[in-house]
Amino acid sequence: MTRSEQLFEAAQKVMPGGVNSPVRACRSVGTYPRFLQKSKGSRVYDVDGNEYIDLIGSWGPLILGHCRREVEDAVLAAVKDGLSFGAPTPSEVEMAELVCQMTGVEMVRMVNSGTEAVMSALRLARGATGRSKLIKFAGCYHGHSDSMLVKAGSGLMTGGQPDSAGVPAEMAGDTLTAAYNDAASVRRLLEANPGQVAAVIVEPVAANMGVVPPKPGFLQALRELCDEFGALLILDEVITGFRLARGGAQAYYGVKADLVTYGKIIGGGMPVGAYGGSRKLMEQVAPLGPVYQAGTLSGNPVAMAAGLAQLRILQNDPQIYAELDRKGEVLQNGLREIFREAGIPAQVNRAGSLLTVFFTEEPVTGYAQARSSDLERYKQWYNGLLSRGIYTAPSQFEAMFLCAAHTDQEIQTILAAARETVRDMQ
Ligand code: HOZ
Repeated sequence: MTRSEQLFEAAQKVMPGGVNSPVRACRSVGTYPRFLQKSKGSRVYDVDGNEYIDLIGSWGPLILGHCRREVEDAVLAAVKDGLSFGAPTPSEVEMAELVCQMTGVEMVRMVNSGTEAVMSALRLARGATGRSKLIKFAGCYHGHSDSMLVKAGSGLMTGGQPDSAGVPAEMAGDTLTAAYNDAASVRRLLEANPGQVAAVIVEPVAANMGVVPPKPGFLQALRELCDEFGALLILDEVITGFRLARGGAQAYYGVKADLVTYGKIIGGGMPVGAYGGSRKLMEQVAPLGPVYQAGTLSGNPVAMAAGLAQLRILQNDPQIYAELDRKGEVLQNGLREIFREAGIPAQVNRAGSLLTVFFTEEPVTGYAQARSSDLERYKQWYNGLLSRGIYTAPSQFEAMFLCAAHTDQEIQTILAAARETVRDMQ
């Protein structure tokens, strides 16, 4: 028995499923989680001494890779001054200024996770519009607040049940679901619920049913529909913010949201989230306005230090984005060629440095096509890569994340491992 297996056995006795977040239990890929103990750059190391090229990067935030020196130094310096005060600190002001500068939001509120950011933005949207209904998209995941666990992606897709127990019917009933990349489905819901929809919330690149980029014009159509029907447009940039571009998906796709939510990327790997928007909307938040939201650890100085160190590098070196995109394209083209040669039906979707291989014949532009993927094939793919030292998402319905630390040589190593894996799958 490996040390990871031993730890997993112990964990299952005291933690549900042996984990603190369902996907990492690796149930849908029929194996046990590798327990990680250290990392550097593009690599992670498990407790059994195995080394992997990491394509998860803590599910996105580590755009610069693991243990980047500037981030580490900033965290260590902040730790020496105190872990938490529950009081204003200088670094949160600097963080808010930087986020506003990079993304174009006028005011921002720090929270502790993407889930919290979305939950708070939805409350603000409801408070500001006086409406209660929300529109989300099937297969999009916005964290685990009650109203968002309706036709949700991520772990709910591998679990085979898109809704969660424990969500009151009245709550779920206020969440309407549209089809991703289908603006007409949004129009139908808005017309059927006149004056009742507070917000349309979308992952600008769906990344929790696997990566599904928006079709040209889709996000712009949502903007126009929201304006026409008086609803707010919320872009959930937990995965795309600061990753696709300095200004996130708003800048990348040229669409302006009313509210934007951010997550772990702002913390550079530490637990952080944020939501922001126009001054007029954000002034509705307490203590200025009637929408209440609070948190002792919000704006935590250690998390701010980590996030600021990463964001400053991203702000000052836009070449990082061109490089991430180039490496993403090399990986996408290489994988497509491997599947084509092998005659294995697969789609390699990509937006910048985010990729997913779907094992299906049809182009994946939404939930139905993502669901048509062959999960047995994904299982073989995952385990084949893992055994060859490539650490990727243990679920068909998640993304691969490239980071600045991945070298061209490593992309070739990933492709070589993919070629061997695919040979075994034939
Ligand atoms: N559900 C998240 C990914 N979309 C996080 C998974 C995890 O941390 O295990």
